[in-house]
Amino acid sequence: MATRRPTMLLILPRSEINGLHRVFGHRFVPLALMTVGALAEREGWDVTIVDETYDDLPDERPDLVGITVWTLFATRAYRIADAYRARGVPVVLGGVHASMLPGEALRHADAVVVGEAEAVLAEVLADARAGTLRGIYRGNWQPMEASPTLDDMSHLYDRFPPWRYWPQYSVQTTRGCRFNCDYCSVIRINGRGARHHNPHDVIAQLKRRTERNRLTAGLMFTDDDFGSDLDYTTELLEAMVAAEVKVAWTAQSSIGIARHPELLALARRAGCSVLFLGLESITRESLLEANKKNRPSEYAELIGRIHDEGIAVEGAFIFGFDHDGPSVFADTIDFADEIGIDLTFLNILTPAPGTATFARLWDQGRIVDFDWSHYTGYQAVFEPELLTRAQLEAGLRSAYRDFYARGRRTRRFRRHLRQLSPDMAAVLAAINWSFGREFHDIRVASEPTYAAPQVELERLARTSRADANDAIWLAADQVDGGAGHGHSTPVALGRPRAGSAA
Ligand code: B12
Ligand code: SF4
Repeated sequence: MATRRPTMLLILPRSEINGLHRVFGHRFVPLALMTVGALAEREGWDVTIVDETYDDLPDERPDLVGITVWTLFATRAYRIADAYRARGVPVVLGGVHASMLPGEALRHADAVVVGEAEAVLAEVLADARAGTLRGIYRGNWQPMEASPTLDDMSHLYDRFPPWRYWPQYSVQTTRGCRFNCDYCSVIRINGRGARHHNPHDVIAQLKRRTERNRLTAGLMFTDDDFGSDLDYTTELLEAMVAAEVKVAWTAQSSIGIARHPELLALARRAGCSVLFLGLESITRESLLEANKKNRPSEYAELIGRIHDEGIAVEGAFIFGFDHDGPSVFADTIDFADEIGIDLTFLNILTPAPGTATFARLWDQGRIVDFDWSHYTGYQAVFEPELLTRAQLEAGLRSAYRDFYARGRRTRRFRRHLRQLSPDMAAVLAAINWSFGREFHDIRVASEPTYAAPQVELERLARTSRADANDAIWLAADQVDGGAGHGHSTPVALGRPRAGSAA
């Protein structure tokens, strides 16, 4: 008699706010769960992936539930976890928030994967089958070869309706980042440095998938800094051009990529349509405060070079640095429009758990809200220096309305018609409209629904003060005294780059 394959339900909890994930061009298939799902399939499990933004949780009772936990939907993740455990279904939590606060996560789960799933998921699943799940599992950083590839995940992508998501799929060629921005979680969860997939394998798989599915409209490289390792990026893009992969793609990068005109030209030939740049502030003092090396005086010229290649720019800015006064909102929007930013994504500085910004503001006694569902990037959870919290929140709203006001959008569209292809101008107009609609009224849940336990916050403060490469391991040690499962030697991460322009 054939034995039944065990079943795992993987959940991306819904965030109970509107925001970036609902803007046209920013609706991604959940890559973390595709990755965990492909790893579970290797171990003989059947997986179902639910993106709760769109779909309800199924009635069937799985053998195991896995939930990805980011800070802004941690409280929702915990509610779901508690409900499944009440039905006798074991739960494993993972992802950036669970990695920074494993003690808090473990109050709602049978197991928590700190770090990346690749190193430890097989052990977690074996323990789940044996009914012996034991707390913290350390998912030390592995070479990228350990991660499922696009080929491994292709059938999982096919289960998501393509009309719902754009970009239609995401590819992560690289994990980690060489920079060390104070507010960023990425270097804490993936480490400082860079690990790459073999560029020729990535492109061969991309070619197969684009040809099989005729998906030519949307690919996102989710790497956190597409331009951080110029040799790697060049090799990847040359392979893409040589293979004639027909797909329009976007990527996130530090603005430093624009110092390399030949790389920009190559990116364009390979199909790059939009670069998402973390510009963060128009004031050098604010950038230095966040350990960010950008120089606003260069923005106009560097963005001009990107435009010269026919590539559009989505520029992200943060409000609430200690040097930001009441004029920062209007000044930033005027500046962004003047230098020709095509799309903007605006945020309030948020002390993400485990980051240096969290440590600094905690040590200064300035964090006033520990309800994680308010860590949306649209709410002020700390006391700013030159503004009130109310001014900061109102300023974000006015800045969004200003940048996406009809008059500015029309002028931008006319410029796009002159600078870019009509197709590209139409796509940018649609994204501008979608941003304007989504952020015209930012809906956030401001009532308190949760307060993180004090003991976990004190552990978190220690985690946040640690160097980027040590943070999550210290987080795990504080919960289990170093007795957790998993490999003990993280992979070499390469040399962090000091002092260069991010
Ligand atoms: C692509 C992306 C998006 C996409 C959507 C992605 C999606 N639906 O999956 C978009 C553009 C919509 C987006 C939006 C936002 N994002 Co975002 N995003 C990313 C990005 C760049 C990549 C995510 C990804 O796919 N990673 C690849 C996977 C494979 O890595 P992973 O998630 O770490 O998963 C591994 C482990 O964590 C672990 N794991 C993860 N989940 C689970 C679950 C189980 C059961 C197990 C066992 C293991 C496990 O194993 C995985 C494999 O190793 C990350 C940065 C990053 N490098 O992760 C930021 C990041 C996740 N985003 C972040 C933020 C803040 C946001 C926004 C709040 C921004 C805003 N103000 O609007 C919104 C929130 C949207 C929402 N409401 O859902 C922060 C989260 C910080 C935090 N502490 O929570 C990050 C880390 C960026 C940063 N600079 O700090 N984002
Ligand atoms: S450049 Fe800064 S914000 Fe971007 S991923 Fe690297 S450390 Fe994080």
